[in-house]
Amino acid sequence: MGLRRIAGLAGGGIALVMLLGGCTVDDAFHFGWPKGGITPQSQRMYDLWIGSVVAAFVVGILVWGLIFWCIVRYRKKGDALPPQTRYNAPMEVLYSVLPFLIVAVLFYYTAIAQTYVNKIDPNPAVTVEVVAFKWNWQFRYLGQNGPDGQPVDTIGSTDYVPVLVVPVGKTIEFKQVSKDVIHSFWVPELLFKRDQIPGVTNKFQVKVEKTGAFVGRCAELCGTYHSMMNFELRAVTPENYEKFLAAKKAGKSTPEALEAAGEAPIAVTTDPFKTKRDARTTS
Ligand SMILES: [Cu+2]
Repeated sequence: MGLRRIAGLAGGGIALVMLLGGCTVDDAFHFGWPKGGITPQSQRMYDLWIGSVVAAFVVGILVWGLIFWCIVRYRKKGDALPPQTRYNAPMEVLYSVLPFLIVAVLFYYTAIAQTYVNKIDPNPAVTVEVVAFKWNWQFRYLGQNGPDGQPVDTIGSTDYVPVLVVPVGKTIEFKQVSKDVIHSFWVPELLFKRDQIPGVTNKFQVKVEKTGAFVGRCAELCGTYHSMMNFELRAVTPENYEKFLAAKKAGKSTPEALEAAGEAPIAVTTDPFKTKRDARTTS
């Protein structure tokens, strides 16, 4: 089989995998991650991901190349053994040291990106307490009290997808708690998720750079309606955020407050699910 034929088969195989996986050419170049994300934190993780994939490809192509070269070059031509090169010290040193160097470089860049993503500013502009429960979310805007003296909040229900409103360009802290079992806060566009564990307060900070609506999900299997535990992250301008907060503090509901801020009143990225709690027959 000629080299051209092998290359053709390999190319066809890759194209088939992409086609059957429903990928576009554009998707393929992100190697399984959404484009850059919407925060500087996600951009760092995205760059790390792309760098790691490229490094893996370089190693992969080298290894595949050597394998195929051996297959072709040393295919059986007679009964004589090909030259044996055991105990080749330089070669053994090379293949011991090289993987160590690759791991060290990957470790270095991972540690840098991780430190950046986990960095906590002691004075975030906005702090939202994210309360997870079976099977929905509550978002409490700490330090922003309503008429009852409690932080204003939004709470999801079977027929209401909770909208988490944040301003762009500001440091936002999410304080994560759970009422019952382990859940996980995940907005795919943040390229990040973190568990919400009963009895533990996790936190992380982001700076959203792009206005828009982004779907959020629970990413830890938490029971029957886990798959329906969706929310929406709504990134708005700081002016609209202030209008939203002012309306909430005046006792308005979240859809009313969003409308007062000139925003779509309900979630636009996902819909409430039919829980079929009253279904009596299997469907
Ligand atoms: Cu959950």
